[in-house]
Amino acid sequence: MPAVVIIGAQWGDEGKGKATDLLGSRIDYVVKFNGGNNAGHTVVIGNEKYALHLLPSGILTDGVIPVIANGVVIDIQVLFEELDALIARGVDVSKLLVSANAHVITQYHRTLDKVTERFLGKRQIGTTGRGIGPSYADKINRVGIRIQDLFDENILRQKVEGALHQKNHLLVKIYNRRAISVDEIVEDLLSYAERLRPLVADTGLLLNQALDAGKTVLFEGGQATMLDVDHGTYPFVTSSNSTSGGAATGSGVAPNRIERVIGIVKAYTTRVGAGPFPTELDDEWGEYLRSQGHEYGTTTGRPRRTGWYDAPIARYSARVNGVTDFVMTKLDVLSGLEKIPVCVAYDVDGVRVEEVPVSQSDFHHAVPIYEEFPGWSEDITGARSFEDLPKNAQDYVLAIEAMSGARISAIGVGPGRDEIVVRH
Ligand code: 2SA
Ligand code: GDP
Ligand code: MG
Repeated sequence: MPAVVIIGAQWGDEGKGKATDLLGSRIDYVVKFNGGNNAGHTVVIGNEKYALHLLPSGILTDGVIPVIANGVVIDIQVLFEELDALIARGVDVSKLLVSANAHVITQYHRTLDKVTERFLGKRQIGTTGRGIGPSYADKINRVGIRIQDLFDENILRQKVEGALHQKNHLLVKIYNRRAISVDEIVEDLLSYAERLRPLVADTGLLLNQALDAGKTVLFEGGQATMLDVDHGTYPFVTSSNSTSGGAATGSGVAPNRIERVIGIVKAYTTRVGAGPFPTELDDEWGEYLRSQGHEYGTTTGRPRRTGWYDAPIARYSARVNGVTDFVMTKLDVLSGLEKIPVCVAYDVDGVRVEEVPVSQSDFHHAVPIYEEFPGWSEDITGARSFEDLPKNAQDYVLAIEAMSGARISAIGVGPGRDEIVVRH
């Protein structure tokens, strides 16, 4: 199992942290390749609950080398806060590696994220406000600051000057905010340089060498397929490639080294932030899923939007990511429902559509066509084999598998690390 990718197959928060952690003991490296501290992975180990944002969740597994690769945007203050919090809880974080090519998030990125959202008014994306979009925009505009720039003050100063040139104009003239000084940013970034230095590496080279030596590398995707800047519900997306292709560009490991792509799907669907969501429930069933599933953002605490399972989205994810197998999480949340609707296709202006429509306008008013499956009333959190599940739960999983384009190889039945059914 040399290189494996885990990605969210819906709109995020499928429980990737748990799946990553599950594989952790067979893994040598866990790599975060996209996004930043907008992510929120909750991992429950015994009685301990960990919420990770910027750090890959593999950091919780002994012996694993966690890597923040070049495709990530790093808020360095958050990085050290998160590390310190783990150190205080006795977690060994000494193996962490950070790519010299990763970009940084600074104060002006956070400010721009917030003011841009405010300016958009009703059209706002509902970002996490962490400065993700503005940092990636700078990278694409070639005015970004990279981790390696922190070790050369002259270069750093020139780059910050370049980056602030237009931004101050925007902040002052358009958004009516104060100008940000070059010194303030440079000083702030330099204050982290010494602590950062020993972590910084040519992570692309190290990961390739590790694969050459027969090690196993797990790529942990942040956000999810439908939030991918190319393949998601643009513009209601994050600013990185959160699909499996992003693992290659975001790490420097070539696509032909990736052998397995695990898509994580919830047994229903959630989304945070704005944008289309055909199976969204605005009624008491939506509230039921939110309260039973504890569907609140790990990073911002926002209530997540909730709805039934959407099979065309799973099929789309299987296609875009090359999913070899799915892990389905939170099946336990559906226990107690008499009937469980699953979206099998959409009605778009009177026409039955089997796949996710390429036109955003069509997707915005796609009406789900549901098939109903009988529910089960048993508590399934103790199930450890497929046969332990009630017949109707088994049938629900098998029906979804047949519609979703890849095998469902494991099923989450509770938040705990061991609350999982692995199918053989
Ligand atoms: P951003 O901040 O620029 O990446 O926001 C752009 C869109 O991406 C969505 N997004 C997310 N969706 C689900 N989960 C995310 N992480 C946190 C979590 C979210 C939280 O795990 O719970 O705590 O609120 C995440 N990060 C970004 C975001 O909602 C926008 O739609
Ligand atoms: P991520 O962003 O994909 O890592 O997911 P989050 O951590 O944001 O949200 C998933 C939540 O579901 C976390 O609170 C997990 O502890 C929880 N979770 C994961 N798997 C299961 C499961 O099978 N059952 C239940 N009830 N909760 C789960
Ligand atoms: Mg999350």
